[in-house]
Amino acid sequence: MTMTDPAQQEQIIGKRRIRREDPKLLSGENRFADDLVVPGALHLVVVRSPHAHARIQRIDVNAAKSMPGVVGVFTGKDLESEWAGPMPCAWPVTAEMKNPAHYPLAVEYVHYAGEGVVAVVARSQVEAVDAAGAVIVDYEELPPVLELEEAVNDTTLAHEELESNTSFVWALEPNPDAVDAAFRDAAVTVSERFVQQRLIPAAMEPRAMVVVPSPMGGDYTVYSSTQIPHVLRVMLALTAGISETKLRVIAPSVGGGFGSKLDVYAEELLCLALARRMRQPVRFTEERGEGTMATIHGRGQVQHIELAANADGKVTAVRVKLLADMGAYLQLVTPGVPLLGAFLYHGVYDVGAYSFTCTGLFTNKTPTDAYRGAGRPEATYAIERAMDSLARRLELDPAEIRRRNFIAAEKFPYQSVAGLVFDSGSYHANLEKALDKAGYSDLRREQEQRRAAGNPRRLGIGVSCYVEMCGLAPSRVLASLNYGAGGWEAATVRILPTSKVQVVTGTAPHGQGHETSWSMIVADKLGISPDDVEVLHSDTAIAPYGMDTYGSRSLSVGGTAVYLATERVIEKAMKIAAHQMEVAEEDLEYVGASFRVKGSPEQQLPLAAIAFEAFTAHNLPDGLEPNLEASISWDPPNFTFPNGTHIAVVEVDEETGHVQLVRYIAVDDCGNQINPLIVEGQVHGGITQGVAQALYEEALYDSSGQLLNASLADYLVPSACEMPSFELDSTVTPSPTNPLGVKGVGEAGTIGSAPAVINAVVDALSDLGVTDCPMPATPERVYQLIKQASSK
Ligand code: MCN
Repeated sequence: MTMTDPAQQEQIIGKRRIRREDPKLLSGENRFADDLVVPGALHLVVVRSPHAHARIQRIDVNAAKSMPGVVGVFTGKDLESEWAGPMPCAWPVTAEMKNPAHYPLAVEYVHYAGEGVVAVVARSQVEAVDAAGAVIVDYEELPPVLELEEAVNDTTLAHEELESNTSFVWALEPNPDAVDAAFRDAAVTVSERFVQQRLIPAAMEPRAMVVVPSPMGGDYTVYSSTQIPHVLRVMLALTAGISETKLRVIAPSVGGGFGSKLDVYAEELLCLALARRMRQPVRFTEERGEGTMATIHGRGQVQHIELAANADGKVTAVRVKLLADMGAYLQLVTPGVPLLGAFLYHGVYDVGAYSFTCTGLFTNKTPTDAYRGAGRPEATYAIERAMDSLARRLELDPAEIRRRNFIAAEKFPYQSVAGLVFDSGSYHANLEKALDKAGYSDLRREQEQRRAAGNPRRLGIGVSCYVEMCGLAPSRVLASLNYGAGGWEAATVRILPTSKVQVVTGTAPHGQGHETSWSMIVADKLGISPDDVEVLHSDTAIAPYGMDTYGSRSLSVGGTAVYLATERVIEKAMKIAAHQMEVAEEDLEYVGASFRVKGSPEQQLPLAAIAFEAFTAHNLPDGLEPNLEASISWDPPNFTFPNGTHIAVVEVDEETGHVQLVRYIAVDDCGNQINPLIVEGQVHGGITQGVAQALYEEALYDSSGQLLNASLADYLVPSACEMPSFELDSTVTPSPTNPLGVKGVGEAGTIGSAPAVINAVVDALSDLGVTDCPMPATPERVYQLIKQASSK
């Protein structure tokens, strides 16, 4: 342990510290699931439905079975006895929430192109792929339901056994009479329809897994590229009917997830069931093209948002009607996506009346689920686009309309009309800082000059302000939403005899730098070097309890658990130090990794000595257990509410419709920052994903339900080359909901950015009369908008 001189104890929290995770990633030392060498592992390849909706008439696996290297070929029927229940969803199936039976392989019907039909297991990947090609499946094609506005009419059904395409209707209408009154009395109203196109997550590492039975039998180690090793273990146990004690789930290095690995996938269940059946390891790695159909999609909503406002632009009511695409089945948290947004459609604004209704609909497309930001980017997009529409109606500047409506800083903690208590924030300060950084008035001047000069490179400035709910979630709140799990997080901190520190966390990082951040929290508290702190995670044998990583919860819930466990260890060490020094605990203070007598700093015992004493246990106070270790499970009292203002500056080429993002300014408030370098990295990634939705990405289907851009050659994922250098800043309003004063940041960039960019595109064309631009703002789409507007 590197001891710090008490007088010079350096604060570690808040410092820009390079991620300890990176050298291994950069040098290729990390091991991802597909890198794991497992002798004798069999390879699973899944034969998938080519149709969006069809009845399976006949499956002939005879030819495939006799192919070289093939060990087994299984249909859905062959594997029926393997399942103790259907594929998991965190919401129970009720009369109010329908979920058609969903098993790892389809049995009678297929409901989306890409659904698994036959599992082929062979000694090598090549042999499995060849044999999969020899499987014959005859289908009777059925009409697919693809569009939400068609699905809601139930003229065609996505699932033959359901009477309707509606999975659930969910309403949050705290004051319906007030909403009606506000619209009746409004000086001005705005009514908009926005489409949240489907997005295909594109983590660097595709999904990969290998299940290894123990040589003794009965126990299985599941290596999976997952964000949720703990939840996965529970769900695998329940679905495959295996005792949880017989399952060890390890997420090795995970090359990104963005929500797409927050799920329990058919292939994870298949590998487990087949390893059990064949008593051999079984592995699966998805191909990129396969993954575009077999891994969940994000977004997929049609939003109707209405604002009522008085003549000054003060919004008096927000009314939202949402159609949300579940895809063919409810996956682990599919219904939770629109529900998360439900509380946030009034955004950062103090509105009196609020109404939200969502219809969750089945279609014959890949299931949707949580994709980075889940529900909150959609809500922010709708309100921030609608606020710009209101500004245009009233001929107000977009910044000014926001100023007039913000929740004022002195109102925090703020009781929102949707039922949440926002913890802290200073929305005005965010906006002013961002405007200042952008040089907003100069930009507006330049815009005017370009317009006056008829410059075909039109300038657009887009403002977007957001608030999100993170730290998902207090367990009691989850219970009230009928969600089948808690929202706590677990941590253990132990100081080993040689005084090195081991931290065990229930979070499961997949690119967020938890090892660096958690080591900083502990080192700061203990007054030691972060290099002396090791962080263990993502292995249920080492960290048996955990709720994993999603919803920007890890720091505010998991980091807090780590912090509190460290505090507890210090409390225990204090007892030992007091006993050794023969003084009362109250007379001791802990400074710079030493316990010292208050007022007599020369009388001190270093933590290292106490750690060794706790190990030998030669002279402990009566009744005190040996060893310095503490475990905590912490349930947060509230969400945290990160917020910010983002400004996008675009140039729209009038002659080609091409949109160039020329500047991007973001001011984010994630409370106290543990590591500003990591915070910036998270914001960079998030902004890029939001810009991607605004300008590039969209899952395109043809009328028969075929995904048309099922490869990275056709599905445009932007890289750093398409992005300007981001101009970042922050405000800090510490969250009172946790002792670190932190809020989440992992999704912030995604939430603020798409509306900022589209507001900028529309702003560039507003003098032509353009009021909307659907996402993504492709050159063709923008060119058509310009052409239509110019011909009016
Ligand atoms: N942090 C900080 N100070 C703050 C807030 C956060 O120093 N005030 C640091 C944390 O210590 C942590 C990181 O920022 O190292 C992110 O913390 P947090 O905001 O708690 O978010 P999570 O770790 O829970 O990550 C969740 C979020 C989600 S939901 C997805 S999806 C996501 C993401 O973050 N997927 C990612 N970031 C990703 N980043 C990468 N590289 N890859 C992914 O797949």
